[in-house]
Amino acid sequence: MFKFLKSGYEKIKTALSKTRSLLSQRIQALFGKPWNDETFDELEQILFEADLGTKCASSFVEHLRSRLRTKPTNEMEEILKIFHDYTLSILSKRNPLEPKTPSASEPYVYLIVGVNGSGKTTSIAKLAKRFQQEGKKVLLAAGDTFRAAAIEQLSTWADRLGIEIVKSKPGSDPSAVVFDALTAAKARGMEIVLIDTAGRLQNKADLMKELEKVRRVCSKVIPSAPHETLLVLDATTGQNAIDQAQVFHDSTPLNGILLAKLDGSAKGGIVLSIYQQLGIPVLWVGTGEKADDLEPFDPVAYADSLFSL
Ligand SMILES: Nc1nc2c(ncn2[C@@H]2O[C@H](COP(=O)(O)OP(=O)(O)O)[C@@H](O)[C@H]2O)c(=O)[nH]1
Ligand SMILES: [Mg+2]
Repeated sequence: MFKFLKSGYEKIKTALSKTRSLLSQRIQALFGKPWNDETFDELEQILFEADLGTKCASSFVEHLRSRLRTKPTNEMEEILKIFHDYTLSILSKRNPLEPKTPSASEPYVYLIVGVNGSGKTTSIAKLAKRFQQEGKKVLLAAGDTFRAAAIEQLSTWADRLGIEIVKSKPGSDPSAVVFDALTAAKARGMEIVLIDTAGRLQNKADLMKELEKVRRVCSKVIPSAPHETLLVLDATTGQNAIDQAQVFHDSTPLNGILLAKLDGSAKGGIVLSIYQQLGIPVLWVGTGEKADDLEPFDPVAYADSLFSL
């Protein structure tokens, strides 16, 4: 167990290494200078570039200013500790929408949403593998019927992982696939269903209508479903991810965020921005393209990665 936890911690740290080197090198360069308006401005700019967002970056600087007023220091370690603790305090302020509980013997249904290319299908495969390793019976629903490639991609993962999938022809009604998948899951005694969806944000109204219909069909088959709706965001898109999240958040109840592609990003500060601007918890992070590259989000690993010597 300990080994497993440690490897998750290390994977999050490795995924954040680009963000960390950007932050720590540039923050280090500020030392030796006196703390004045100019250095505080520079610091705010550095945090902003790591994608903490304007509001969050300035709240970090404000916090540091007030701490230095009461207890002046120019020790790098102490300053990083102040940021580290402030990070944890932001990450503890979450306003989660608790998942619903299925009644006994009914499968637990995840609805996975997000724009095209954010990492939905890959993340579904990763979640499926994890649940499968926990000994659960998992079924995938190929609800992105818009693109033939999306159905094939999920099928390939299902074959590779030896996991059941319910799919239909490209262009078919996603709600029909979801209806069939949930019905099959109930009949076959499945414990987890993961629903893939299309994500054409250029047509916002249609997308939200489609998601609404999928939700309705879920609850027709299993009244408490979907139990959990996860929004997949691409960490490399930075502040744009916040705008996307807002669009989904406004029309679909979201239980949490799965932040994919943290490994490719120097913008890992986006996590803080998500908490401060949206209050939606980040529950999972993607740390690579392989099926094992998914970790439950760990605030301590995150704070250690960004702000420690
Ligand atoms: N490096 C990296 N790539 C990822 C991650 N998650 C997904 N991808 C890649 O992002 C691309 C789009 O993913 P996909 O699952 O097809 O996105 P979808 O359109 O939302 O279903 C693919 O090339 C994936 O391999 C991740 O955590 N890290
Ligand atoms: Mg997809």
